[in-house]
Amino acid sequence: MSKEGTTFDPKEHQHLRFNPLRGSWVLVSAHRVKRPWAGQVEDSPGESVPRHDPQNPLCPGNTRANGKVNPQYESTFVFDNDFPALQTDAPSPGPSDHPLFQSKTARGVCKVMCFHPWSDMPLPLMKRQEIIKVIDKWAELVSELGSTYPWVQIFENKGDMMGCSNPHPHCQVWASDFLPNEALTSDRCQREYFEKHREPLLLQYAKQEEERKERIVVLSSDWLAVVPYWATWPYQTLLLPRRRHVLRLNDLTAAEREDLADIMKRLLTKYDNLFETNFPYSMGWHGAPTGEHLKMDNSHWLLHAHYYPPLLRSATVRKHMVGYEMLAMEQRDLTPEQAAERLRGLPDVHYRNRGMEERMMEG
Ligand code: H2U
Repeated sequence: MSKEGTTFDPKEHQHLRFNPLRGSWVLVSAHRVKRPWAGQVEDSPGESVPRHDPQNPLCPGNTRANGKVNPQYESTFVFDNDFPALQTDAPSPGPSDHPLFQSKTARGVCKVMCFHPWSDMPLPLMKRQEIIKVIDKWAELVSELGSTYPWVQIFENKGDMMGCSNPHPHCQVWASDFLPNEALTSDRCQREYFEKHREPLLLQYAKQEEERKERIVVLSSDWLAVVPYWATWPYQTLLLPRRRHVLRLNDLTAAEREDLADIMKRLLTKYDNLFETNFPYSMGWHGAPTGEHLKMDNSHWLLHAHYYPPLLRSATVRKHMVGYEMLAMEQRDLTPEQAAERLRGLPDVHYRNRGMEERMMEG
């Protein structure tokens, strides 16, 4: 029953919001963030990572689990995952004998990509030119693997909290001969929107967010990062091109890649500055499907990246996606507008460089 005479305030009154990329609803209960926290407290994400650890299989010159020795790489370095979840030659499970027991062939390749030779150099602390090299390598992998595979998933798990097994700055690339669930859902939702409105969902969304402004975190000449209206994770962001109808990472021009490096550095610096910590997240790129889909019309797509950080209140208190989220629906504790305002207001200078900048200004 509604409280008679009370005006709706999204910060105070729970409500549902629609995620058009997944076709599902999210429960926003911002007032819940006021509750005292007596639950689990995580270890603070480690700050002191050695630049080179002779035991770390991702460092230059070191031996990996399968006995292969990494080259003395000086920029990015890509290798085949020694423990791949997808292989090129898995045999087929054969036909299903019952609709409740269906299986299918799954083939693909898994790669690991190191961003930098130094373990203590996460993306926000890297130089612009170094980040551009990461973007160029991502684009190269989409071209190479996407020439045959329909989906190339680039993703980065950062921090122990997100299941990352190694502090060295790196991401993974899994190319599959099928569209994974998230890709299928996103493809369907963007296609249905396009058929109904004759405009790509995310291009329309970027325009709307630029006008509405309240969820913008960072803006550059070609890119926009917002806490999406339907965000589930407390400080979730969506990074998308705002000028051009770009379908995939390998379609980006040199200027768009330079600008992407700048906005990534700014966004990730704000993330680290939020709780003055090496901010954990899982992120990944979604672009139009590849392989056989390269011949098809993909006008409904727009390239974008999702950032899903788990932290809620501090460097050690995370959002748990558990009971209600697993059994009923996704739920969040502060409004996307509150999260965006907080991130937007944070400095563009990384907290670990702050003293250095001040000293430079004084000197
Ligand atoms: P994560 O930190 O996101 O788990 O990525 C590290 C990946 O590196 C992981 O998938 C691979 C693991 O299989 N790896 C190797 O391929 N060789 C090694 O010697 C160590 C780790």
